[in-house]
Amino acid sequence: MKEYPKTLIDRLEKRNNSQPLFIQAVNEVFESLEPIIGENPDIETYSILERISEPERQIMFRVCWMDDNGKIQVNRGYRVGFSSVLGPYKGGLRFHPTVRLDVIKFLAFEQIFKNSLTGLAIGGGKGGSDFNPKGKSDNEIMRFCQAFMTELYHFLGENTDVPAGDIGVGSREIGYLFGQYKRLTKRFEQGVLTGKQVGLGGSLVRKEATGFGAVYFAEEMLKRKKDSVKGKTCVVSGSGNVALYCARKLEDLGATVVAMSDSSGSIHDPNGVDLDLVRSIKEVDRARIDTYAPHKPGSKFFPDKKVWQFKCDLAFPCATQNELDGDEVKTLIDNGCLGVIEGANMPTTPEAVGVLQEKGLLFAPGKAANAGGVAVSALEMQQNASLQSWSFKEVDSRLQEIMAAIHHDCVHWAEKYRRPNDYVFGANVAGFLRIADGVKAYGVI
Ligand code: NDP
Ligand code: 2IT
Repeated sequence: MKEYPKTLIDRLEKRNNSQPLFIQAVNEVFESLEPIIGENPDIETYSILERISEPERQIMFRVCWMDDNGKIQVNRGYRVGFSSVLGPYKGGLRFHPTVRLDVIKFLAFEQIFKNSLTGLAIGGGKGGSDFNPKGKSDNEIMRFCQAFMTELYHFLGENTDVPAGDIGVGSREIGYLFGQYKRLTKRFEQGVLTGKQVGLGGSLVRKEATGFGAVYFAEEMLKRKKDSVKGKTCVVSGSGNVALYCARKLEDLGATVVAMSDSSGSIHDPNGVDLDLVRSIKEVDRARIDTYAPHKPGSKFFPDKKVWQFKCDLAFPCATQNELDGDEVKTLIDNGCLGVIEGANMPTTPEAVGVLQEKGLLFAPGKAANAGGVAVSALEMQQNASLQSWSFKEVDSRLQEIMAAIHHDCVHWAEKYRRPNDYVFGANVAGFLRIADGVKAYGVI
């Protein structure tokens, strides 16, 4: 690595020494930027890398709430506003027991570049809590969301910071959060949260957007190779929001999804996973995926196993960070896999990305491939601001255009620097340049 980014990474490591995920995310971006740093001395002169790798603000707060047994529970809440160069902080909230500042910072950092790639006026942020929604009653979820928003609402606003969902946060949680925001502020400020249910100002297609968008991106990549998703055998990790609608779009386009998973293990269904059944188990009953196999002859549940062991043409990691490692990628390649498209944020380890690139497989990084979710969130903000609600077809066609434009930008920069198949490079450079221009334009702020 060049001296300037390397010195910076060393400094970041010292100042954030218990944040390996954040350092992993920054490293990947800085590595990609090397060729353009040499050609653009302004990047160093204006301390652009220093400024984009230090969050503008980081809020941490205590969340006290009472469980159904009358016991007081204490969790920690976070909201990192990483960059408002391109617009209000925008990014989801994650409720999961593994959440810590490191997780939120890496996600917020990734979000800056992803949001820039959409071409829309949204900055980068992320938040969440170490609250574990599993096994909680609906009333407990509501009380937690109300307590969380009671601490966070001071910092939000449709022009300041606009949260949405992520792991453990869907339209139910957004409804409770929005309700509490409205109660506290006495304002019906619709654009302060996205991912709302449709009747409360939510956008059609927001629920499907991340998964659909990842498949639209995959289709663009394959089109470039004179190929398509149609007829492909696919594995999708996870069975939450992103995984479910990724699988749904794959099926719509004529692919077969043979395996899905959750944190308890994987199901393999060689004739094609029954997505209505998965949806009813995971989205409606909030149960475990092992209950799938007894309903579906010919399918099998593999406890504690990941989907990467199954033969496929395309793999879509849609669960969580670092869920696909170097050995697992080698297994995918040995089984004839053609490409990996990231629906989740940073699901592929750096070692695994190296293997994929060395072997010449297609690889779509999450900040490009999963940008459809936040893009439709921005469309939801547009609809709220103009008191409109667009049809499913309208939003879906805008989503397709946005994903095609992101793909185009990635390819443009990758080809310009003679790395025609390097989507990591293309995505990082395309996302960065727009932000760098903004940082410079504002002066020293
Ligand atoms: P959900 O909560 O709806 O689903 C998460 C899925 O991943 C579940 O199947 C869950 O299994 C599994 N999972 C979560 N954490 C772990 C873990 N530590 N180990 C193994 N499995 C795990 O979340 P989403 O679908 O919304 O998010 C999935 C990924 O996509 C995340 O990386 C998120 O950041 C990213 N993303 C989400 C967007 C959105 O709009 N929602 C937009 C862009 C990216 P179980 O049910 O057992 O917990
Ligand atoms: O990682 C992501 O892009 C999200 N969780 C969605 C963010 C949003 O604001 O819709």
